[in-house]
Amino acid sequence: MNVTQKILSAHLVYGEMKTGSEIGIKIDQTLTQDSTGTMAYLQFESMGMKKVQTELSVAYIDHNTLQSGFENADDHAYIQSVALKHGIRVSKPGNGICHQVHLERFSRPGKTLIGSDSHTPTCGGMGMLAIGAGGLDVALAMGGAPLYITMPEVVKVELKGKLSHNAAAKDVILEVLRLLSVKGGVGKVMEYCGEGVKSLSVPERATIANMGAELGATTSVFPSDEVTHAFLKAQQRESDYVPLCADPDAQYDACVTINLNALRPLAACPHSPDNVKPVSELKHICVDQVCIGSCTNSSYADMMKVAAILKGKTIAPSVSLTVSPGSRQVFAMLARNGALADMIAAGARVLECACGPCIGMGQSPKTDAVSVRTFNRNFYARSGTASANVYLVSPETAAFTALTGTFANPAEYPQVSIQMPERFEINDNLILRPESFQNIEVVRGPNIQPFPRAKALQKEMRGKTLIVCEDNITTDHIMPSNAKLLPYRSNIPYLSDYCLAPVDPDFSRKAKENGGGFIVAGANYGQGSSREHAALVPLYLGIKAVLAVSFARIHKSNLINNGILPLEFVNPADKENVRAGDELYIADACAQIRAGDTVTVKNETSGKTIQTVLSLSDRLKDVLCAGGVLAQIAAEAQK
Ligand code: MIC
Ligand code: SF4
Repeated sequence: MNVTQKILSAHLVYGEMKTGSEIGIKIDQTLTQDSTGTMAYLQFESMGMKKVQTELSVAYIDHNTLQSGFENADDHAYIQSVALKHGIRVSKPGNGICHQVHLERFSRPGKTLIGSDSHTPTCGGMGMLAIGAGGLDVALAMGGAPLYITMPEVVKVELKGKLSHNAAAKDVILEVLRLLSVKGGVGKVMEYCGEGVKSLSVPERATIANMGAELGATTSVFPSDEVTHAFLKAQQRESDYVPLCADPDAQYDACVTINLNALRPLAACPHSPDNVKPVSELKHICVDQVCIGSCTNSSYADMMKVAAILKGKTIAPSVSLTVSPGSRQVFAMLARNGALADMIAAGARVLECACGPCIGMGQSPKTDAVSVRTFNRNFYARSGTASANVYLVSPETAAFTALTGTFANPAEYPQVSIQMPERFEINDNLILRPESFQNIEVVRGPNIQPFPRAKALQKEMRGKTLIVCEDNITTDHIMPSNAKLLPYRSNIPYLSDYCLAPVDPDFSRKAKENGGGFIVAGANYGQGSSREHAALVPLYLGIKAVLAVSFARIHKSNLINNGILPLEFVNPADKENVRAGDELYIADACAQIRAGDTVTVKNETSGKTIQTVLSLSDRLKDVLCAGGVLAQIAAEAQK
């Protein structure tokens, strides 16, 4: 077996491990972060569970840390109290980004983890099967339910040779994205192996696994070996180590080979992580902003490389440089060894250890800016400045670029190497343990609003096509995130005014005037974040179904969980047969779903009939017909 099959088979509780069929796996650990966490906990509370049933559940507060009004602080207080009450640990704001902290302090080889954040696969760098999911799936897993997924194909990514010329782990995943595209990983687990893996530290592996999310992959996984052992030992968690690797005769569904020796620094150009070019071709471009950090590139070694490059120098006059260490462990170690002082002296604006500019929580660049970031997403408008051009690069490229003010190619500079510490600084005093808190009252400020609930599928669905969108619509289009909107993640009515606004600023108004309707889209609809808000807000607006050429995995299950039909065109060209404003009609969707895998949609304006597919397990058919997971649980309870 390969590593993926080993972990899956050890956790299988439902179904058969046959590619494409539905399986249920036991979940050992969960994580939430604050921007998706409030909804996940409201949903968890509605299930009436006293305590979580997992081995470990952690609630992180790392996204909405800008407190320019009471809203974010309200959310923090709610999450802290509701989590502690239900047996969940809390990583307080200031402790770091969920994925970095989880990797350092809680990840364990061979275990399963789901998180209400699409970059949960970061812990794949530790040999875990770590999967991003919607908040509701995480709430269910906290209650002890399995996670249901489609048995993925397993792609072998063989790494040959060793990185050189200041090419970095980031360049490895950018190369995979260049080869496979943002749709290339859908329905797949990317499993890394080969000689090249041995030369990569756990945080470097985590960088690669992290950005597997941008491939649309179910997750990415590395073996657990001597390098994993050394990392856990340095984290004073040696007893968590178990070795785990693929059998010599392991089978894979596909294979990709990457020669690390030949790799040179790369950049993902605007506005997609797969629009990858060599940095050497971008050297003429002037840069206004450089941001270093995020769950992709904010480990100790990443930051130390940046400090080494900046030491004794000054950033270019045109550049604003921000640095956000990934965790308090990293931050404290940089402060103690002087690296922080080197960055400050060079002109870095040091931010707290949190998601920060990655999610548009401040540091939006100026109009038409070129912003060079070590992050994982450069979707249109995500930086908070719609006219900005965001490029994604390694910490090495970012640091050299901050000094030169135009794209700098690290391959032209002496090799920067950092030794992994033998011992990381351990201080878990910002991780609250529920055992230490008795009789907790859940704190609900005015920002905590109830979430919308779907009803059983209507017998007759009729409505207007409110929008027809292109391929690769991201969750940042469907439910934009920025410093102004993120404080309302627990307030769906407020957010509803901004749904799909980057595509059509009038979408929300049209939806409200028409009492809901249909969304029509191209391929890979809903790529990006796990945010359930991209389904909850359309639900609130009365969206009945999304007709698309194809869907991204997490978004599709968020739609199903919330009782919205995700229909795929049998013939993708049929998308052209629907225009904004057309009246669509679906007769007894539930009966159609139960009878087979196709749903017929009638375009009453053009008179044309459109065939769509929705192939679901019987379990998911029940969920959809009932009007989503919570409605189904309630119906079962009534029975
Ligand atoms: C993101 O990177 O887009 C986020 C913010 O971390 C999201 C979660 C969210 O929407 O809050 C993710 O990746 O799932
Ligand atoms: Fe936070 Fe950015 Fe990572 Fe999302 S991608 S978890 S916003 S650092």
